[in-house]
Amino acid sequence: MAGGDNKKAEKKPKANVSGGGKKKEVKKETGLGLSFKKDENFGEWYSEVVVSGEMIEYYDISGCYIIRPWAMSIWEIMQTFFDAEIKKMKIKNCYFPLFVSPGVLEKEKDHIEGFAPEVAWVTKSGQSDLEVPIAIRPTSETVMYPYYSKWIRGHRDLPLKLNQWCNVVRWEFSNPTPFIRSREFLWQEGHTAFATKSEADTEVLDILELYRRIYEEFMAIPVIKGKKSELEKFAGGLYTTTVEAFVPNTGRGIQGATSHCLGQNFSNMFDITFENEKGEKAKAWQNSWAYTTRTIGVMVMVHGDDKGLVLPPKVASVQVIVIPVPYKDADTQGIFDACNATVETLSEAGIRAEADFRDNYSPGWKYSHWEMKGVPLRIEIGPKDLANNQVRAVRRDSGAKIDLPRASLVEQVKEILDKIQESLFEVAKQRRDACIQTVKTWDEFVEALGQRKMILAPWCDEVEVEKDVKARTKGEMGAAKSLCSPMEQPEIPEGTICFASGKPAKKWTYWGRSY
Ligand code: 87F
Repeated sequence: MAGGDNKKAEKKPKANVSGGGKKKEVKKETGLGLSFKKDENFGEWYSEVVVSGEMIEYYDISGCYIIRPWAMSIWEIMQTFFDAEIKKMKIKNCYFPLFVSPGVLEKEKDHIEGFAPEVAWVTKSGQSDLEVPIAIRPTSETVMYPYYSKWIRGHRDLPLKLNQWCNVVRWEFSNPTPFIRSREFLWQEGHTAFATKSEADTEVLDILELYRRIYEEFMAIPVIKGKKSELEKFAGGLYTTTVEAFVPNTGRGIQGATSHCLGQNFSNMFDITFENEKGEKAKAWQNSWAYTTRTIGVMVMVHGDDKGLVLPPKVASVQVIVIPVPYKDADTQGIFDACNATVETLSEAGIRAEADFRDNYSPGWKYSHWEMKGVPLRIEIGPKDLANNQVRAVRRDSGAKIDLPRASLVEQVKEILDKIQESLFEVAKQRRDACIQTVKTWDEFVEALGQRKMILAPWCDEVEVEKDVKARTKGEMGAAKSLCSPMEQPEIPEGTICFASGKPAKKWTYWGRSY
């Protein structure tokens, strides 16, 4: 495969290394614990937490990562939700090949142009050069649309609504980060074609709402729904809508998922036409939309803490971990039985519960281990609990300890898990909101940017002005750009001017540094 190697050495977590960030003393008793603190050295903390939390293993090709079962199960839970929702919308799953012939890739040349350096190519089989090199899909427009052209003939062939769950490869050169920016990643990509623009417009927003729900209801991460600027939209499309998240620790916005209306650009290029009811030839209106495994990375960044991952109950493959706490002379078998019974009761009620009976680890070690992995609720059962017919529950998010009578276990655990889910969202929202700053002038903008804010400013909506903002904010930390113009627009009082150009403002727009 061509594409060259990345120039920067990749940051890999090293166990308990000093240098770089300040080292935290590792818990002596357990040998667990992170060497970096989230607020002191965020980058190293993140690399360490995804590995120690058993989500990721680094691989010997830069920018490629092994997604371990602990992370894959989160992906699968979101996949189950999203897949069921799009099926309700009559969108069907399919699978197109991984490989793209150079011919069709060329067809999309104008839009591919900026992306070309990221396309990876297969040039050999065994020792022999391929007669024609074959590209690996970075996205599937050029793979799919020739067949849309073939399959769409009359208006009865529309709408055509397909989705595929697959991997894509983009040979990125800037700082690879697990989940956030990797050279191969998983996503779903939806590609739909309609007879009318209004059907396409409606679907763009219906999908965007599903993306909002993935972030807010599953990942417990607040997002802003909005529209991308002309500079930031997918160049091949008509307009791009997005859900934007924010990482307070780095003061950076992050594009959560995008839903594009492609207009008729691709139907022009690929001749996706149909005979309408009047017997006239018409071009299809198209959309495309995707969310990726990046969602998992944003979740780790937003909720994780100095003890490790913090998983929202709705996406945790283990929601409750039950840990026996035997004592020298205590009724060990009785404790084990109570643990088994607890797992069974919870499982029967649809709660994802497991017990950790390993006898080569102490209860204290297990506490740290499952905290590192972010399990939302821990249940400890010791002699005293057994005697009182209760269990002790400990929340991962707050550390709060609650004694629960075994008689009402299911109802109470359900309630606590709901509260954790809710509280993670509320805390994340408060933190995010504290980082939002409304500004009116350039000076206020520069000051807020220095404070790593997500900035809401009145803007004239001109491409040249956005380019100018980028140029004027260029620096070590990276330039500021527009994140999105929120769908919910605050009022713009008569006479409001653009923060950057002084021209009349057309819309409120979020700005900031971003991933
Ligand atoms: C990298 C290499 C080649 C992004 C690329 O967002 C091509 C591309 O077309 C490329 N990186 N894009 C834009 C993808 C647009 C669109 N595709 C379908 C989506 C949603 C899913």
